[in-house]
Amino acid sequence: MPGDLFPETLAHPGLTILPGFAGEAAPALMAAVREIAAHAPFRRMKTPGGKEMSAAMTNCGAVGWVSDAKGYRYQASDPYTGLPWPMMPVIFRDLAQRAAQAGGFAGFAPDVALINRYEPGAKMSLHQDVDEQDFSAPIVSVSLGLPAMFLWGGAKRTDKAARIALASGDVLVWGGPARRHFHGIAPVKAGTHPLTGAARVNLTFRLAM
Ligand code: MD3
Ligand code: FE
Repeated sequence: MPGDLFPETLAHPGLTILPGFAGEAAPALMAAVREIAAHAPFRRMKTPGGKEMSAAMTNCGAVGWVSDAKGYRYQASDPYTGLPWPMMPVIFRDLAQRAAQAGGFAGFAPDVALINRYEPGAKMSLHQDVDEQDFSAPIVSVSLGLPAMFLWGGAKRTDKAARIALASGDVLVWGGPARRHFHGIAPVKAGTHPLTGAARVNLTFRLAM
């Protein structure tokens, strides 16, 4: 059972933590992120309420997650360029599939990787990921670069959030009831990392459509 591997997992049903799972692949993953960003640049999207998010985002895959005055959604074209999102690199798909398998979700075939870029001070407030159509698929998250404190809440916004430290190369797999839990990222502390410079980059692999 995946939950037997790491004590953290026992305290958080539906979550599998794979420390350093992407460590070896990290330089190639970052090179792919730079290639994607050359075609679909990182940009700070606006919430439907009109506030600019502090994390910059881009996507690759058949669709991408976007936010603007009209709301949150997945769409096949990048609103910034008008072009389709860059294809998902094989190394992304392969890593996501291997991590999902290690977390008990064999056969995971994501159709999108949302890529978040946090410069020092950037954060992500507690939220749920509910724009996807099929909640039986897991989400796989890969942390690269500067460390961060992941906030792991409950089914309700008011549930007290646990704090889980994430380092470069760490991979998380979420599924089952945990898939709908509130979560966020505390403001990223100042620093530099050989892989990313003054930034944390997070990949989330999802099945959106
Ligand atoms: C738990 N990203 O992109 S990844 C997001 O580090 C997002 O950039 C954070 O939350 C980041 O939506 C956290 C870990 C994560 C991602 C999705 C989840 C945890 C999740 C969906 C459901 C439950
Ligand atoms: Fe999220």
